[in-house]
Amino acid sequence: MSDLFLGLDCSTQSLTLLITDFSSDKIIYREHINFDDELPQYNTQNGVIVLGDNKIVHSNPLMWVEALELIFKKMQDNLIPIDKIKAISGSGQQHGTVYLNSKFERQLKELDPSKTLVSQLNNSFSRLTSPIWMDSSTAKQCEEIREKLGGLKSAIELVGSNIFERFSGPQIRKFFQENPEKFRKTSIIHLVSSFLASILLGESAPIDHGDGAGMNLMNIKTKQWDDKALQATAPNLREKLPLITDPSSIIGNLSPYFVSKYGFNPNTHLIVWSGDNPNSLIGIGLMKKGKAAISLGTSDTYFSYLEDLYIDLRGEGHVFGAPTGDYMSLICYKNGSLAREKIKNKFHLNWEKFSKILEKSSPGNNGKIMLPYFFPEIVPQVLNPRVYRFGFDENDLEGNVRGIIEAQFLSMRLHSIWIGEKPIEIYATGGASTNKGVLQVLANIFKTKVRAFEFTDSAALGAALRAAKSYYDSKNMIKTWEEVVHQFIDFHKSIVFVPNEKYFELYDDMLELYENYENYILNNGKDPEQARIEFIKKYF
Ligand code: XUL
Repeated sequence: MSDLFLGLDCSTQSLTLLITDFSSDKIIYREHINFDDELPQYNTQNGVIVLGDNKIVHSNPLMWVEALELIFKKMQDNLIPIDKIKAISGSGQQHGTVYLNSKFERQLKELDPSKTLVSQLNNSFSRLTSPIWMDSSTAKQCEEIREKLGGLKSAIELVGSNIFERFSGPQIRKFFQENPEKFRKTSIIHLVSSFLASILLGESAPIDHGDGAGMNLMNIKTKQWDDKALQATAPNLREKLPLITDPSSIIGNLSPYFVSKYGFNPNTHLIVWSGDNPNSLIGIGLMKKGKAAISLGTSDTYFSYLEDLYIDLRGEGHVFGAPTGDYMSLICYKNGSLAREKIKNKFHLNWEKFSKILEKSSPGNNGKIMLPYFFPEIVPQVLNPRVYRFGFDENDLEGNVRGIIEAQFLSMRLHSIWIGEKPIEIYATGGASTNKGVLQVLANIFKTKVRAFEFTDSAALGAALRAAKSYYDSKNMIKTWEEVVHQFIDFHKSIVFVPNEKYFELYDDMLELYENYENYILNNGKDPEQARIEFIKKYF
């Protein structure tokens, strides 16, 4: 008898489906739909539509719906035993909002399996496209909400994050201000996660504590919608929001549309969906104090499991509810792989050569310091991008290769100090996590063991594992999170990078220097040139 659990992940560029089999401890099926390639009619580039001055970034929610149907069809064509799937959960890119009118709920109840979802749902939207996490057009609304909540500190204490451009609350406020009539006609506002969960459920699905925390509307302590935050955002907002619930909730059974069309079992349980970062926490296996992960992707993220609630009063990092019922921290950088690529391409390197140069160059970069803001940065906030180099220029090959990597990890160490629980081990995932030179620098700068995994699809895997955990708990076949996760994550196959004690003091000093340079450039601080010269004298 197979025990199959299905996880979906609707990310910025693609939809992923993954099935785990708990009777053989194997992932038995994976499928991806790339939006640009397989749904070209939505005219996306990397899954998004960029409007106006590059600050407005949207996607069409019908594209996600069509991808869902396409991926189920592929699963059916591949003769997967769909009727053996016991439970489903999912993951969505965080923060993006979907605006629906009063037809939505009615349509969901009347779905006809002989027709497509898109043809039946295309009249259900009060706003045709959805602003997503890459949108940075709401600076004005952020300012207004922050002020209404009593300023930076009280806003962060209330919702667990600064009021951010990409978060849902400021996006909702902007829609209310610019399109009051369409806002009035909006019956319900979903996140990407709860929108897709609603389609599977056949009625509006709740939002979980993980994704809810990315809206600037949830009280981080009570984990409920907060009246003050709702009022600061838009009128009558509570009645337009779904319920908010625990990340382990079983929200019902799969809608008859999918049972009849694809052959699912009518008793297939649906577990509330969550955001991609909370799901990845499980898909990577971070359920213990002292475990953090760095995902080196389009944007770089640093996230960790938290046993207790910590908040960043500087307003750079976020706290979300974790699927375990605890908390997680997240710091998101825009200058990730695209910034590394700028240097790689300038010197016509491939990643192998890049890594070799990094390994050959000296830790501390002979005192050369870079502030790598190739693009506007979230942490620290930099709205007008510019790259700063101290002690070298843009033609210095080794200086630039080491400069960008040391800058990225010094910045991560510096801006994660607010998290009270220090990492004792860091898991590295994402594209650049196969680059040995990069990971050794990471271990040395953080003075921590780094473990690199061949993780792919951690958000979809996390969703499938969450589905399994809730299902077994509901049947009184209780499994711990460790039991659920360790069956599917191969710790033996990971490569470990041990920090080199020889560089501990050097990087402590360099961290201070780096912080002084950030202050010098971003906060009109004192020029740290003299300290840089002393650093060179001490180490080189
Ligand atoms: C997190 C964030 C992104 C999105 C897209 O705050 O904005 O990681 O979740 O993946």
